[in-house]
Amino acid sequence: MRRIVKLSVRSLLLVFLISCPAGTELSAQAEWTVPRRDREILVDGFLQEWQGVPALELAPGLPGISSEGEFGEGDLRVAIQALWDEQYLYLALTWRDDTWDVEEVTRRDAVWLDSNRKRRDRMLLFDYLKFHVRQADYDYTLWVSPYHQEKGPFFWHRLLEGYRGMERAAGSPMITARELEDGRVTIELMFFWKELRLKPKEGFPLTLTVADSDLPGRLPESKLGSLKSVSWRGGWRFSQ
Ligand SMILES: [Ca+2]
Ligand SMILES: [Ca+2]
Repeated sequence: MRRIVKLSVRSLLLVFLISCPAGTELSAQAEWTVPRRDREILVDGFLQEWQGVPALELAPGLPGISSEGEFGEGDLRVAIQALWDEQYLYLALTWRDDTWDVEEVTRRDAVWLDSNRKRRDRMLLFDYLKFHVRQADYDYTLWVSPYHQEKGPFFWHRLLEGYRGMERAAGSPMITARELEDGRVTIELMFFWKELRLKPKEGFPLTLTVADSDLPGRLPESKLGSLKSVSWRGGWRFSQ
């Protein structure tokens, strides 16, 4: 049975709906309306309670998804689901990658200077997801890695606020990950709105980027020619 995802669509907005084999409706649109939580969410990395929640799918070549670099068949596919309530924002990730390259990059080491002295995000040299909210006087970034062979999920985050972009202390989201027998990685995250200093009623612009490296253990320089990533950029709204 096809479930129609209810979207608050602005004029001239293109909406794409695709069905995945499991029957969950997946969508990639420039505006994403997050449903209010109607079930218990246990942040344990198992996603059975997320069944039926619409998901945004990030993979090269999908409508509404931009990509950089040369992707091969079956390289990367990440489905992201979200729910909210008055206190928390919940995310569920189902991450498929044919070659995991999971390393911890601490915030201190997050910037890497290449041989031309160009500043680069070191996380882009590995498998990493970036969750980024940026609007006037507000900038929140979270980088989170998958979990593979008991490594990960690694993450760091940063909240900048105000005209000068002063850093604010913010409590970390709760993050739990699992590696499934079929090779997929599932991750659940729970953010406290109060720590994010965001109000769900207002909605906000969001960018999601997933970097894919298939060269575990290699030096950064040797990875530069094969960097690849997919991104989605749009507005997040929260159904009342
Ligand atoms: Ca769960
Ligand atoms: Ca990879």
